[in-house]
Amino acid sequence: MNELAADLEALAAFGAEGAGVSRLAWSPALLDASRWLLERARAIGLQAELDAAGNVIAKSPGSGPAIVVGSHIDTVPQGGRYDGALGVLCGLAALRRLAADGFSGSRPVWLVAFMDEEGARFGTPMFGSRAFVGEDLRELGTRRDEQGVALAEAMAAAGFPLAEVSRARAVDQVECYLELHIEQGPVLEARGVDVGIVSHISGSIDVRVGLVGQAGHAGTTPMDARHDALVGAARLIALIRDEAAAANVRATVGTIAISPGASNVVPGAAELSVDVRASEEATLDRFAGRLAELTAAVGKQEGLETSVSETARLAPLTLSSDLQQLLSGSAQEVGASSIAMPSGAAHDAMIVGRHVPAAMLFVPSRAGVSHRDDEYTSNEQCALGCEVLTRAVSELAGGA
Ligand code: HGY
Ligand code: MN
Ligand code: MN
Repeated sequence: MNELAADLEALAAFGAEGAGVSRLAWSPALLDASRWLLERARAIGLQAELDAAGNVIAKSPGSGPAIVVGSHIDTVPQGGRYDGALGVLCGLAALRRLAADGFSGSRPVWLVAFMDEEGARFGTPMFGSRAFVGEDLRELGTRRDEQGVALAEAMAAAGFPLAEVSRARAVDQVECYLELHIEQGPVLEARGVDVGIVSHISGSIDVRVGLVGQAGHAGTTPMDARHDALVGAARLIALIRDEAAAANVRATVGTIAISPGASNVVPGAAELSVDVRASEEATLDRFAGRLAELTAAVGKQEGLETSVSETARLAPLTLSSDLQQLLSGSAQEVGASSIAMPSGAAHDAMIVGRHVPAAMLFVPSRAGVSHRDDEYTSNEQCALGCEVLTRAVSELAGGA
């Protein structure tokens, strides 16, 4: 087993759940994994610390603005071993190669594992990269997880006061950003191509829809006298699916909270999460408008109070053409076939890439599967992608 494969295996032990992993933001599993990563980075001579946002930052020596390579090691619940983790560990492998050459390049290279890329616990995607670029995140402190714990409380318990998160801003010291990631879709495998060079990343909005009716006795409330919030939710979910298909967007209701939540009580209230993706921001805005209309219509039909609020927005991003060219040249040099392709999934590169040139490299995902415990990319595919990344990092650092 090569060192990258061994690192992937070791990292997958943190938060292991069956074949997959659960490492949610600020959880003990994620913090233990972050400390393990710090040790791996220090072992090759990097200066490695957690910043004020809980990002792992490991720096090689050198002067001038940094070449940053990274991704994330948090996961969705019961997620796979490769989403995010592979990019971080390939960054580590690239730095290991530079270390073996005595960091002969003149530029510093930083490895970063961003905190809470997924946003799965508090609805706060890209928390770490947003802090890294200096966004004001303090108003997110009141967001609560399913257990009712507030983000600020979870951070404080881990030793990271939210009031100090602005200290994580470091983008001013950065020259550019590279991120390797699994494709999470079927294109590379279907076309038999080794790596994808990402041209554009789709944007997303997260919307909370609230439906409030009236709870009641399941045995005595007549069927024609109900204001059942879950029936409204069911109607709305089907409408969202149909509308998304017609509007060329991807829309997903991923969570529903019902109250009171008992088998013998008519549901009085329901809250749904709606994740909407599209390559153009105007399409997202149009869909948000339609979602508000559909919600109001269902509310009227079922006799429910409704509310619709946007809780997160990630703007689409076109990646640096210079860096795309660099990656394409690196692929050629190591004998990897490549194509340009868009990303339907969101990445930290969308945040960092608004401030400095950024690029992304995809490796194939078996059957296009991701956000699932059977996510898989072979060791050979990982190693080849890693070679391309290493070559590009080394060139940018001045050591190639
Ligand atoms: O949800 C996403 O697109 C990413 O996997 N965080
Ligand atoms: Mn993901
Ligand atoms: Mn990811």
